[in-house]
Amino acid sequence: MNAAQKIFRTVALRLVPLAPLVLLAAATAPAWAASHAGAHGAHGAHAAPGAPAAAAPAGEMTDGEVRKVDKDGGKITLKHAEIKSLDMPAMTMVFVVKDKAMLDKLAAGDKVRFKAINDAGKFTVTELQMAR
Ligand SMILES: [Cu+2]
Repeated sequence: MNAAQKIFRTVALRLVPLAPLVLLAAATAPAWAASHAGAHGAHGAHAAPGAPAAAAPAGEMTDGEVRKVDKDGGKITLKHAEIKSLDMPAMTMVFVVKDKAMLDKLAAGDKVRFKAINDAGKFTVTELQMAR
């Protein structure tokens, strides 16, 4: 047995008694993490890569400029900035509005901020306000 093998054997023998402790720690950690997340429910949403965290960017307002208002049709043509939640680059396009009353005070040239969703293939403005 050379020196390297001897050292390895010594280290290995010392580690063996520790193995049950390592397993215990591994088994305990998830339980601790779960109870920790439960105790801080509100913060847990940030850590979770699921729906609540993903929904936050969808709530961001997008900058746009009114090009055309169709009150009867409930439609508005907007030149808009990138809409990350819809995976859409900046462009000019027609949106349906959730509520025709949203169009009452709007005219071509107005700068707005809005939220839009993809409602079964129809891009729909759900919120709209004048930009200042
Ligand atoms: Cu668009």
